[in-house]
Amino acid sequence: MNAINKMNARQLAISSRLCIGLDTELSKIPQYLLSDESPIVSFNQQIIEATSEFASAYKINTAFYEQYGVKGWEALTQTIESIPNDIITIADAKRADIGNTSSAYARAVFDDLHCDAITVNPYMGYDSLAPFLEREDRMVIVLALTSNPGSSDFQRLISQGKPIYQHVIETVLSWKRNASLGFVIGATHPGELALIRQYAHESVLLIPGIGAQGGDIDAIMKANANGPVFINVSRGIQYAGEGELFGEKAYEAAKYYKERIGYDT
Ligand code: OMP
Repeated sequence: MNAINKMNARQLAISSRLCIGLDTELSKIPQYLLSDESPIVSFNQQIIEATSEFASAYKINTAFYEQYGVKGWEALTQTIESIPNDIITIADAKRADIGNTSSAYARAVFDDLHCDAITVNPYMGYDSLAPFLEREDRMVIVLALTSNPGSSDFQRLISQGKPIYQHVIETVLSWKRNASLGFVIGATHPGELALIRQYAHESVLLIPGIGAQGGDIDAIMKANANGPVFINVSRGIQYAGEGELFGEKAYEAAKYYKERIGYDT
């Protein structure tokens, strides 16, 4: 099944648009797990077990694993293997480079890690994204308007009467491609989201920035106008509780966010 069909099937089956981020850091996981062989894997497996009934996707930001070197990459691999097959896996790697380098990135994420989707950076243009876009069974999620304050530095600059992020969305949509496409739009920009939905109503949007970054779910869901979305929450679920209750607290937080986000067909 290709990634877009898998997304639709999963979201319909559990009436959820929630994407749960697995941005795991040793300094934030309960102390008693630190003596396990791989504390990150133990923590992630319990988070997955506690929250999977609400998860349409898990987004794994590779930076949190890369910081621990070989052990971190092993933990990343084992975490992805622990995610049930019917749930979308997004490698949040924000990749892209000259063509042959992007091909290597695409093989790493799609053929070695077996993720359904990847986040990519459009700054280097078509040839840098082509190796990802060629993969017909996967989803490529392009950074458009990010949640951070620095999104104003370049993404909102006006060129030929439109913000750069609008050029990114319209141009990427016009490219010949096999993969399913998505765009990252930060939850901190509900006003722009409403405008984006006027010219990209069918596009999948990955919306991070709820919870720790202060994005407002109600404003975002209203602006989204019922388009296809993954609404991501990472720290707000993973670190909802401390000590031995972390799984229960993550369950409650995931349930809460799933319900707040809602699901209308
Ligand atoms: P929390 O703020 O803890 O929910 O985490 C947000 C996650 O989404 C992190 O993995 C970020 O790297 C990622 N993210 C953003 O926060 N803002 C963006 O604009 C884009 C992303 C992303 O591509 O996922």
